[in-house]
Amino acid sequence: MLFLMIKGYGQNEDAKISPYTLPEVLKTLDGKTVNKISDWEKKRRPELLTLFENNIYGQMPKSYDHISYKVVNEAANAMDGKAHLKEVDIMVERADKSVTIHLILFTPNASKKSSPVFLLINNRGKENTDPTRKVKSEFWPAEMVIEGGYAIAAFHVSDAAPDNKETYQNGVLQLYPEQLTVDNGMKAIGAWAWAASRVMDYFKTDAAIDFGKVSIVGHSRGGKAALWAGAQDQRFAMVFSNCSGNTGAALARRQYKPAETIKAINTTFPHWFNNNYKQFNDNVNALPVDQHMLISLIAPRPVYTTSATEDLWADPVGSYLSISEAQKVYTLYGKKSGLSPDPPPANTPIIRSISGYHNREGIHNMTAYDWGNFIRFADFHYFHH
Ligand code: GTR
Repeated sequence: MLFLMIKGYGQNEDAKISPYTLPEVLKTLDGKTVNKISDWEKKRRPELLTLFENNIYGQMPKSYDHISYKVVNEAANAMDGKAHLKEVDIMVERADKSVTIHLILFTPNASKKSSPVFLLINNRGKENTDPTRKVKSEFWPAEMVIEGGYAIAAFHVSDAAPDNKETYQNGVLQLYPEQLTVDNGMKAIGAWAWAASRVMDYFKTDAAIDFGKVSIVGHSRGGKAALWAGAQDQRFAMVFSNCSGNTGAALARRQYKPAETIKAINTTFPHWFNNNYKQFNDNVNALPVDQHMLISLIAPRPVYTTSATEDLWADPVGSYLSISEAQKVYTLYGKKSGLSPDPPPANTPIIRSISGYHNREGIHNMTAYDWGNFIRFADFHYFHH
């Protein structure tokens, strides 16, 4: 028991972590300290976005020629009458090429007006988001979310960029082939985040969606994409990043031994981040950013990250420290989180805070426990303020 507690909860190997210094989120490249919202928004925030584009996630192309939405399947009385199902093909065209993102959306029939929504970037099997509901999965617990008064939506990453180092170009990148020729070009994770923004474009046109209350959700590699989408596209009202680990919520400079490193992620998944990121494989301290800055880009909007006690590969402590470091930017906006310097014990969610967090007992996964807390956090921010 004691052994398990040390292993799972305490991450006591922390003693072995070499001291590290994080780059300062509120200091501009020319050395000026930011202490006003206007300086943050006009100067430092754009500067950080560019640093993340150039060094990690790649450019985020914004222009296209045309976007269209086609409802390809609809059931007004899905889930025993509790929800309205719509499957929408979102087709984006540019220079004679097109990409189609298939959206699955359930909205609650109990709601007379438009509903807030959770949008999942689905990086697992498509059966997890079964529109027929024959297969039900905790990874996307649609019934539970509908019951909670929210709409729930998902698209699959493969529509935007196959999660494969040989074929990731066969999607969004066909619209933007020039991205493949530059070292700061978009790759798969950027393409997934881009697709999430196109779903936002669709939501804007759907009266069943409360457009000011769209939450983006992702797990692991999808959680990395959710943070990048939320950092980029300020139309997302809230971000949920589940067990996102390295190049997600976890601090890179902590270099916690059992956890994934930049070198490991770039070696196994060379198609996720841009070419420039590979320069930091053995030189993390040369990176001009760290992941607390990515979380800061979400400010002043609420953000919730999670870890799992057995998921040391994703560095639970490092994932907590980045949200607590990001508080400096939330504080600029007068938003207090009250996060303590140390992470909370397992299964002790932080809900009534601008930055939420929990460390679920168990393995690398996204479960009904995680979603239950996402709903509570969204309830708190959308309805109890
Ligand atoms: C792992 C990878 C992690 C994480 C995870 C997942 O293999 O090293 O960064 O993304 O996959 O997506 O489940």
